[in-house]
Amino acid sequence: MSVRVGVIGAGMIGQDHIRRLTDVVTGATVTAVTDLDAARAGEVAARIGATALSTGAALIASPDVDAVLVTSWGPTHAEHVLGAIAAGKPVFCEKPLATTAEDCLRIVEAERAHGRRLVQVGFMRRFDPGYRQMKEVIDAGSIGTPLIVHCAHRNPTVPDAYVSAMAAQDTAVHEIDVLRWLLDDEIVSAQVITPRATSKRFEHLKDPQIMYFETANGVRIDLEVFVNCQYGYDIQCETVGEEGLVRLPDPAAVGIRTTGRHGTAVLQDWKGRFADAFDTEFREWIASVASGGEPTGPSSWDGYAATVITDAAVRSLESDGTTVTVDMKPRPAFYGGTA
Ligand code: NAD
Ligand code: ISE
Repeated sequence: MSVRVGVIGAGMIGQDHIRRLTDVVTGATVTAVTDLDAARAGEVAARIGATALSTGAALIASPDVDAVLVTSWGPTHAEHVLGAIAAGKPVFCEKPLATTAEDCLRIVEAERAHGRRLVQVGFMRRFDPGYRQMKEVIDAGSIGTPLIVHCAHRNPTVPDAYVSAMAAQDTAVHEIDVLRWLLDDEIVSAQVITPRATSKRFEHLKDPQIMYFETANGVRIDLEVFVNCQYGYDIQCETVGEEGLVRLPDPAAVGIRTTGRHGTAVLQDWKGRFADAFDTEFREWIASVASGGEPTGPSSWDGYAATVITDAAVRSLESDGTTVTVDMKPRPAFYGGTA
């Protein structure tokens, strides 16, 4: 039987996930859509034969919805995720789980009170084939104990609405999640410094930024976030261990030779770079819902951890690069694992 999914927020990524659930992933049907923009909800719902509903609460309560997908704006996520937990329905929430640590903890507490995991957070990099290969190498001990991680996260440009804190909250948050998972280690401090700013940015934005993180086991991570790099969408990650290193592969691309040049095209956005990761993320989520089991992807605890670590990074940015200790609660046994 097909899992009937209701979607809250039919904007850019909401429509992309609806396409994915409709055309790519088997075993799912989008049955209901809601958006603050009722006309948009109506249009998107009509395209796929779903029902347009007027609010997130109505969608969560609908008997035609088995599982909820939250792709609305970040500050609205907590309300919808808490609503889905109260209704006992599995919920996939795009990042961030919530925009404040307090709201993330309310979700964690509601889920624990429910007694089993219902929430998965949309940190799709854990499903990327390259990161998965890196994790296999690290877990197998092939490079020895990890010591240092070098990363870069570059976007070609960002819109005027992108402000300096978003380098951590919106962009670096993906590295923060994937590195906790990759290293199976917790991030305990953050420092953000700003080199000379590119002239190719809106005046209000500090870009690029260099972020340093330290883990509980003493691994040092450096991350360049450069969101107006002009040339493309470029994600780099290299983990150096006691006995070798492992590097994230660039996605496979044809080699092009033209007059005096040999190269490959550079991808231009995260949609293309992580297309496979998004597809696998939704295949695995739908499989977990269909089986009646708990989701295996990033948990609400991971959503909380990412928010408190990004808070520390933003505090560092706002205090001229002071190193800030991450103020994280102890991890409940309910979520298993260490990071
Ligand atoms: P968007 O502005 O294109 O779409 C959001 C939609 O949600 C809009 O149509 C808006 O009207 C609607 N909306 C807002 N509040 C609502 C509410 N309470 N109820 C119903 N509808 C509501 O934004 P987007 O780029 O699609 O981003 C949505 C979310 O996805 C954000 O949290 C963003 O951080 C996340 N995102 C994740 C990735 C990723 O790489 N995983 C990439 C882009 C965006
Ligand atoms: C965007 O919101 C994302 O989530 C992308 O994955 C990231 O690369 C980009 O910097 C963010 O703005």
